Amino acid sequence: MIKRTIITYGTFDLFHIGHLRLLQRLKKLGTKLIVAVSTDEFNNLKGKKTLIPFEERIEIIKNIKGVDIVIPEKSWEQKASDIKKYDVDIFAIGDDWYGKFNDLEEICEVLYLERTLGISSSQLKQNIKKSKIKETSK
Ligand code: C2G
Repeated sequence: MIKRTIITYGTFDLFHIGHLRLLQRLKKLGTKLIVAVSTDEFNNLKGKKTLIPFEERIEIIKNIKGVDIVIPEKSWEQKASDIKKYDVDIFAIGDDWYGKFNDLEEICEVLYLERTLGISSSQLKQNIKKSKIKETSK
């Protein structure tokens, strides 16, 4: 079987079916799947608040079937060196990032996959907040 390494990057806060579907689809594209999980410090840089700390988010990803290697994502700039270091064939990410990483086409294939509709970590947080408000108003 030909070896094909895929890499993807993400926060994976409140791990949900959208994250799982992406990882499952990525694993189907190749033989080795690498996932870089954004650290809490990097999420601050991204201006992204997370509920689940990095240590827990990365432990969940490490235990997802089909994920072979998990690394921390500490900066925007590390992608090219990761791709070279792990001899990556395909960089892939959800199409909410469409076009943002085309510069990587110099060193590997770049794919933007459709997001799973109807779910997101921010949507989940909203739903949790709403259900709390309902409970307290009873
Ligand atoms: N995703 C998806 N469907 C959803 C929600 C998320 O396919 N309903 C995908 C996103 O497109 C992304 C991955 O799941 O490819 C992780 O999503 P986030 O944790 O929101 O990733 P993000 O914070 O956008 O980090 O350097 C890149 C960034 O670190 C990406």
